[in-house]
Amino acid sequence: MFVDEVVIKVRAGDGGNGCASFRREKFIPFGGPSGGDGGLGGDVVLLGSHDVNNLIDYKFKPHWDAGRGENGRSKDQNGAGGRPAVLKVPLGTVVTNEETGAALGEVTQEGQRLVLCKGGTGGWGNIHFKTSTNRAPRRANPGLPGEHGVFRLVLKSIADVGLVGYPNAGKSSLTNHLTNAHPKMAPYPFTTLQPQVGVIEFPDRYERITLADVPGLIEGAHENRGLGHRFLRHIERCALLLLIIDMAGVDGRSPEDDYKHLLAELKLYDPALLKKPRLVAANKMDLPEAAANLRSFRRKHKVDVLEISCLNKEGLAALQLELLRRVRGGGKPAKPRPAARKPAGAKAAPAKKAKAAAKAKPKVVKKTRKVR
Ligand SMILES: Nc1nc2c(ncn2[C@@H]2O[C@H](COP(=O)(O)OP(=O)(O)OP(=O)(O)O)[C@@H](O)[C@H]2O)c(=O)[nH]1
Ligand SMILES: [Mg+2]
Repeated sequence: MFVDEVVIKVRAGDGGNGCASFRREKFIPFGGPSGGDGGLGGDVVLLGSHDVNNLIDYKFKPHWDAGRGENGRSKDQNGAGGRPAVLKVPLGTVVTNEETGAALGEVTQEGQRLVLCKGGTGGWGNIHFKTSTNRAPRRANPGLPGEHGVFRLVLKSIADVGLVGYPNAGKSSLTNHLTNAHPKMAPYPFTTLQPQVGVIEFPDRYERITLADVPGLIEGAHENRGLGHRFLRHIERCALLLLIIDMAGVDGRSPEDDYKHLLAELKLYDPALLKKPRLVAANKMDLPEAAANLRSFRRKHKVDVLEISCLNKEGLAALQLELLRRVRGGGKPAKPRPAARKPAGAKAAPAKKAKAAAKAKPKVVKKTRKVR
């Protein structure tokens, strides 16, 4: 079971009470106050961890309390701090306060800690209240109550590439071939019911990128058709969207319409998704009708298309290199160097450029003199 949204109710620990006591020892009359402070209440903390990949633990146990700080004791002993409640959450967990709607932050790094509720401070013992005129204070403070609240945790997977496509387009087949994840593949729609993130390894380049396979999207998803829009949150953070189109139209739809509807659904969910870089993978190119469909697709949509066949494993190596290039921003043509940096032996610049260089030169000299 995959859970990507839960509401939890948490309470931090109260601070321990301060202690009012006096030192009683043989041969030490009027030993003075010796009551220690109460301990700090435990915090409720979210901890980012790779060990968990969804929020199922908090669906079945939504109430979490941290420990109370110990009371202070006699003989100057301070109470121990309360046990914190540490809730391990997957990376990409966004937290909002359910009562106020305020966004509290998100956990994106392994080991990152986000304090939801702070424990109460411990009360002072009577050693703090000794003064020149009051040598035997009987006063000690109580501990303060810890914070409490109701919070909504929403998981938005963090992946470099997000797969978007109609059911049966071959998203899971591609994920199976490229990554170490093994989502189920089958010739019926909505085989994939929960997002899966896999890693594409490039051992010779010492690189890796992550790919998120999300359940299929259909026309009218914004009206809750199919599985609706709810899984699109898992591609919100992707650097690149890979739209996978069944170019053979196996399910009787036209690939051109598929692409149009996918874009429309993405826009209805969040127009910012259309601003993300995207690439189209034309799948099922092994089937005879795919080539003609691809020609008319290219005529209609001006978008980068890579041809693949997950069945024959054709075009997959080129696709994964292209994904790496686009995600890492590598492979772009280098910017031309400015003329001033050209080596001495380089060809003379054209007359216009030479004039501009001559004009620019005195300015530089002037500036250098000024500085000196
Ligand atoms: N001929 C052919 N069939 C393919 C190709 N890629 C995938 N298929 C088949 O298409 C069917 C659906 O593949 P999946 O990978 O499960 O598709 P999906 O997009 O993950 O589907 P959902 O999880 O239902 O959204 C399976 O029967 C695959 O064998 C391909 O390149 N060529
Ligand atoms: Mg699938």
